[in-house]
Amino acid sequence: TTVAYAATPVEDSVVSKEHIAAVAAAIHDLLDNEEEGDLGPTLVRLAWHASGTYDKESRTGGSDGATMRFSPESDHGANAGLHVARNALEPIKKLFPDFTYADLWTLAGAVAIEHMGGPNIVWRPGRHDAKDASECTPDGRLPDADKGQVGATIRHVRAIFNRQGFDDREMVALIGAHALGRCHTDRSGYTGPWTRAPTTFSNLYYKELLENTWTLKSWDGPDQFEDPTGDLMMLPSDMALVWDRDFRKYVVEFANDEEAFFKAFASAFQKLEENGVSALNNSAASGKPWYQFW
Ligand code: CCH
Repeated sequence: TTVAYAATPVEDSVVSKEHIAAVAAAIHDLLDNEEEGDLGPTLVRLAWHASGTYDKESRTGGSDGATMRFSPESDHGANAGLHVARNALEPIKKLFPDFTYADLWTLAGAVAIEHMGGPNIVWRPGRHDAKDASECTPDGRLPDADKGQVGATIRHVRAIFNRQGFDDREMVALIGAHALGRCHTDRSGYTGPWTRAPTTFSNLYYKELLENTWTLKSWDGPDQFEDPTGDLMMLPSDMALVWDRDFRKYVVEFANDEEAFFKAFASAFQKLEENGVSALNNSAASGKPWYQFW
């Protein structure tokens, strides 16, 4: 069941500009000091999965509430492995107990993107934390990587992002985050990175999609595509972006124009993180943006 929640105003004194700056700096430090170098992409995926449950019709889901802390949402297949990102942020939550999980996870996504060389994402505080699992969204709101057939996979990707209020160009921009990180067999069942620079935010994902040669990988795992070296991968849902003529034109645009990609991504990611958030605190965000604080 999903329950719509009432807007709760946030005191400016609780989430001041200085407060946001301190939390953002702590996230930055966490990423600087992390050994493996792969926490950044996983933080971006946490912010996306916390937010991408939004349904514009019922106005349920979205980042408000941070309901992925609770079962059953934490156990949804799409969220496998995201405990790594949630646990990594726990020490920061302990340092700043007044900062909600919902604000922390979304700010972490924005800071991680900036940390990896991506655009500055406008981020505003004001999200509340749900008290229990009653606000959890039903399973199936996040995209599956494969619907078994080309047309069905294309329709699925479009439907999932339309439900959140995104158009074709916005969804192609958002999925460009697959320049980052990789698939883990113990999380999604898929394996490998999309690009050779998985900790740098760039438009390489689109270039790989267009310029590399993609064939079905023969292995025991789920259907995925590989390049001739076998090092890089694409999900069937990634291939949908070149299979579909309307998606493909934005893949071409972003492969040729990284600045246009950064701009489109920044505005779509802000929208993603703010979908369904009813009490955004504009006053705390006015003045200098958070990313100019340190
Ligand atoms: Fe994604 N993504 N994603 N994705 N994703 C996976 C990993 C990342 C889909 C499926 C997968 C977006 C859209 C989609 C990231 C950001 C975004 C994985 C592997 C699968 C499967 C998970 C694993 O095994 O660890 C599908 C399907 C769609 C849409 O159709 C969007 C939108 C974003 C962000 C804006 C990032 C980053 C990763 C890497 C995570 C990591 O831990 O390295």
